[in-house]
Amino acid sequence: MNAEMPENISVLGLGLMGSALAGGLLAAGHRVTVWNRTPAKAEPLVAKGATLADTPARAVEASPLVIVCLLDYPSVEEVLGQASLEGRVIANLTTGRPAEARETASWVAGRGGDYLDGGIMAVPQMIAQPGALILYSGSQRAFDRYQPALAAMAEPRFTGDDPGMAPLLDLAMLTGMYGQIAGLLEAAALVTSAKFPLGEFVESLLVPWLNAMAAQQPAWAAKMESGDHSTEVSNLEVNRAGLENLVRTFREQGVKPDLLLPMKTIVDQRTARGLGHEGLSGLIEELL
Ligand code: FVH
Repeated sequence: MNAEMPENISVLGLGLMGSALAGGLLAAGHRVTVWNRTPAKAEPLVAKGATLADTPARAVEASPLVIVCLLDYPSVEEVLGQASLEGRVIANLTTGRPAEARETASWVAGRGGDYLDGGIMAVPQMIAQPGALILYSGSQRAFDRYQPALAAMAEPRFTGDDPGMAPLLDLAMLTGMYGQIAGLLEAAALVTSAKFPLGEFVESLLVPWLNAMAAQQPAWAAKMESGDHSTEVSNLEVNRAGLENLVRTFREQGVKPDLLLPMKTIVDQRTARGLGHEGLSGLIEELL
């Protein structure tokens, strides 16, 4: 693939993710300058046409768009602190907290740069492939200017001018993922305790069931947004009894229900408030 408008782009940080990002930009025909604390990691990219800068300052000087993908935010400030950011767009794709993103945005602005924060919703192997998504927030002007170039790494999606929004949505998506993994772990332990073949359970029973449940989630979100938690399906009272049944079964099978117990606690709490007639969407009120 050749970029319609080749850009000069620098990439700081050539770990697994930074290398994949730089590779995607090179493959799209951009002129890529790279820098990494351990220079040897740049060799495969230099072999594909990247220019190696010997300092972060030289890498930042080389391009108006600077992609940063380091371990954490302290390392971002340490590295960018060695460069002049005047007139540069810094797209920081390092994973961090919303508060860190806001702080870094002000820090970059104080040095004359424009700032985009990014949340990468992909693993390195997915970069530059269909299905990879990067959430951005911060400077709309910078996003609009560089959107075509950013698309060489993954589908770019702008989520607002609060620099903390992309990392917050990134963490929200990871939260959904950890919830799903918690469910998988508990279900797998229960099935294993009964010596049922786990692979068969996951593939032929659990995954189709979770897909059907996932399809209901937009309707649940609408209920949470409206505050109308009425339900024509199983209300909280029914779910309370169901969770009681689950937890007792786990104990009878010698399996720890530890990942399920917080869910039971919150359902018990809401039901004790006399709201057992509501649907599960009402549980959001217990969290806010
Ligand atoms: N890998 C993944 O699947 C995830 C997907 C979602 C987003 N993450 C985030 O991406 C950031 C980088 O992750 P990574 O996978 O590239 O991580 P590493 O391969 O461990 O590379 C880390 C790079 O950071 C450099 N580095 C670390 N500390 C410093 C420092 N004090 N000064 C300068 N550079 C530093 C390190 O350099 P070196 O060890 O090669 O010299 C690597 O370039 C991360 O936020 C993930 O959460 C990836």
